[in-house]
Amino acid sequence: MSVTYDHSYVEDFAPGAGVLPPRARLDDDSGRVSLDGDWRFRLSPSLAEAPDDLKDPDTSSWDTISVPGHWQLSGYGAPAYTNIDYPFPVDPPYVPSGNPTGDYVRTVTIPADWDGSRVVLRFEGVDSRFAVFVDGNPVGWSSGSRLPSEFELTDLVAPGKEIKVAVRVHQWSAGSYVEDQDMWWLSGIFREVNLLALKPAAPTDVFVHATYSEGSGSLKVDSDVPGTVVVAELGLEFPTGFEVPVAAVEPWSAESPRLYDAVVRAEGGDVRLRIGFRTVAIVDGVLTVNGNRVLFNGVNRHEFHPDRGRALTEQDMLDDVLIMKRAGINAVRTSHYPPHPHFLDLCDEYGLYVVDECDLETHGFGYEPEPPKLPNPVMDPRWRDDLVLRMRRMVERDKNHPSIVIWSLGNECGMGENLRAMYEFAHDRDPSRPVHYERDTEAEFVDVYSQMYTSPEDVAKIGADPASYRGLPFILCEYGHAMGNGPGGLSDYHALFEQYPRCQGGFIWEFIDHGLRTSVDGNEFYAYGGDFGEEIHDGNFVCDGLLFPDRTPSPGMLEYIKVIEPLVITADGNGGISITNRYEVLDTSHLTFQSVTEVAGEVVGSGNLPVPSIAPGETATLVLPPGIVKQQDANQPETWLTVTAELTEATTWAEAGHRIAWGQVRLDVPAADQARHAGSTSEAEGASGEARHARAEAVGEGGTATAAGISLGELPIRNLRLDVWRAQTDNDAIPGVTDAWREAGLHRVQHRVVSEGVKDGAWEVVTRTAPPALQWGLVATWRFTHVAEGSLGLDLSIEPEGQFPATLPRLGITFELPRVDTVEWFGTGPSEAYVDTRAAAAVGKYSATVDELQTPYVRPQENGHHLDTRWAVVGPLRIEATPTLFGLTVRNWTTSALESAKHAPDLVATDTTYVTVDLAQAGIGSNSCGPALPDKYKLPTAPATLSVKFSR
Ligand code: IPT
Repeated sequence: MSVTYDHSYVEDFAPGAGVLPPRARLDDDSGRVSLDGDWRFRLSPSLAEAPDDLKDPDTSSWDTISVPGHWQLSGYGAPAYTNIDYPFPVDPPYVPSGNPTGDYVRTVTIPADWDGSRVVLRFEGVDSRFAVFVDGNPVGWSSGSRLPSEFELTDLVAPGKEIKVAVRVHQWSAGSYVEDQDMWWLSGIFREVNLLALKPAAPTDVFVHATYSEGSGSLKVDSDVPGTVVVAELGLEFPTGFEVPVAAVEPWSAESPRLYDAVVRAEGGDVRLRIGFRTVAIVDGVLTVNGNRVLFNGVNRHEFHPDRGRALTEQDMLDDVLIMKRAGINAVRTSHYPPHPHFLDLCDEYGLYVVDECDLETHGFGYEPEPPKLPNPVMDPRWRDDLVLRMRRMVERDKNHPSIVIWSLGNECGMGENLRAMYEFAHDRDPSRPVHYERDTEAEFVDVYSQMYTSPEDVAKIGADPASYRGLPFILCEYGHAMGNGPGGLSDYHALFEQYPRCQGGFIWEFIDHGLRTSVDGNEFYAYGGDFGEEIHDGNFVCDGLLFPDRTPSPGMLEYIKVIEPLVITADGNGGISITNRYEVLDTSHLTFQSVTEVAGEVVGSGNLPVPSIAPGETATLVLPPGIVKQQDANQPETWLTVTAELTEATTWAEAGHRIAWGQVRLDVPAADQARHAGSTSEAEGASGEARHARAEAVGEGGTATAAGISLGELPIRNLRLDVWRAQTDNDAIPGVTDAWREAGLHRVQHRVVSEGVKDGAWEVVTRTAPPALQWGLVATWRFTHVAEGSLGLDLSIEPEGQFPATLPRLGITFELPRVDTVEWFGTGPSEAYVDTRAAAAVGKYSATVDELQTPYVRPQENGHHLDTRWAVVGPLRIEATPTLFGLTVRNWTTSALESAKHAPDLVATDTTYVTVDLAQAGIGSNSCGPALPDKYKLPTAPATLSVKFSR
């Protein structure tokens, strides 16, 4: 082989030189020496400054770096985050001269028993382009950061002899133009490197074709070296290249990931396979696996660890899979590149449907640029070989994974002929899997129609018009943008996925926040765009996951778990409960049902609930056993029955007792009203409820009330005031929304006491809350009444006047208490709940420290609201709904401190506790990258009332 070496390859449109053809990743009898671990390392700030010494480098003065890893996370250079923009001029294929260049060198001895084998050097992933030298000989170069590259070393090495391997890695290259994914720019050899000995007469590439239909299947294994396929468990033994029927086989699915061990025996060695029999088909516009409609309860998964970036360990990958399985997530889109291959092994084994996506995104060019703008690389023939080869490299590497049910061409490139060529390659090579590409907006060639961030109304339109978009199955490859507080409205989407057969679910954007663990002055926090001094960056758009960077679940994750849970447990409207099985193939015989009855938050009964096995898609109705309290009396304290379904036995992914689903039924209301009470409260009792009890007496001895505050005996409640502002969430902080609120001055209202005095048996204070410079205001009438010793009632009514804004972020009252540490409440919990993120909130009695009530969003913002609170004890103060339910928020810092904080350490607890009792808050939505908040979740500015009782 002759490979000439100069640096022109860095800006070459070609995919590489001297690279072996792509093939499946195999568990075979090849010899293997891992080259992971310490390499000598030198980073040069530019190519010009990188010494031309790789023919015989003297590494004695070099540092040591650990492979796999990113150099920016190993003390060299700095991470940088952009979403769409390229951090360098768009001038393809050129990149800046200041192109950091990392040189890696190590030695390795070729095992003596490798005589007669081909010796191949395999890289699983190097970002972004690299050249390889062995003993000073240029071997080749490659790109495609998240794809493997193999180089033939056979003629350069001898068994028993040491070789010196040098790898020159370029941070930027022509390849960077097609790797513009929304993530940190991180460079280096970040996946494993192995030296392989491929034995003569052993297969180097096999392709498994295993199908399933109604109890039986078929199997064919193609192999580049003929051999015998043996599936001992099925009693099968037949030659490669032949298809055989397989009687009585169990299918593979995400819920029941049955794998059969198999082996291809060839003269030179074996290949071990784990075969899943399954058939993906599109039947009448619906994507099916083994004949069953699939509903993708999915997530978009980037590879991320807060310390390691995209250099994940096998444990990190297992953590992700276990978190997904325990959450009831059944699908993952590998946004936006092929994952580490071990992750796919885990998806096969544990059961997750995979949309395997090619390493391709060119977002920074714009979708369909017209001259004088440069063509998008997907339209430019000079990129075609690279892009088609990227697809080929992914398909060849991953083709034997039963978990992969859809191939995806990439993300956010607009449309172009190169994509069509990629589609054609995939379709020809593997007709067994449909192909996805979201920017094929008119469904010209894709097999699955896809959109991102579509509003529920538009999803409904696609559902209601099954012939549109060539009648293809429809998925939301991204929705529910999980940035900061949110996403809201997930239940609305799920209802549509259940209603319309072609609307087959979607993939939340995204699984995990990519906050990098950093510390300044000993204070640890998660860094986002801009924290490393980047000149252009996209801030905390990189923190938009259901998990915090340390993989703990955010409230958004808890909400998603509840929305997608495989059983729906609700009141049946006749005094019983109904349980619907939403599994694709499982019945409920693996589950045990428990019930707990609580009166006013106290457990009064619990036990096993016998539930017959429910088949997939079926609903069972249960009459409640006599032991369960049935009050059906509106004057009784609230009585809730909570039913949970748990795993009876441990599975590979969870322990026995793991909760799979739950539901709540309110028992103290007539049966006909139960459904509307399930898990929520009636609107009539809600925050803007109208009925209030008149107070006969004015403020008595137990308390005093003035405009500045009220006091209950020794307890001062300071700065009681109307509150109309929340620290903007990422979903609020959208120009149209937040600008309107700021223009209306909601973030800086002032308060004026209009009058105070005894009126109609109450101490009445009238206030006007209004922003500077503007002519609108909220006139509030606060009527304080004596209830009992140490107990004050407050009836508040609010009237907007003037040209008030159409909506508010919140409407409530805030007051200050001397610092308290714990809160107890009866209402929704345990996690925060807003009007459109309340599915996971159960009604019950909870307690938490004020610290625990704060949700640690990577960029601090509004959090910790508990809507529909009945009563709360905040330190020495008891607040009770009489009967208006209220939203409760308790913090040890102000809203403005929360709003100006950039990272968690900016928030320091004060000596004061700030309590907000909300009449209501606007919903959360997912407008940071998604549709506007639906009107039904907005909080219109309108007359409103609140009644509460404060007691010591
Ligand atoms: C969409 C991208 O596909 C995804 O990678 C991510 O950037 C997401 O947005 C935002 O977090 S593209 C967007 C312009 C709809």
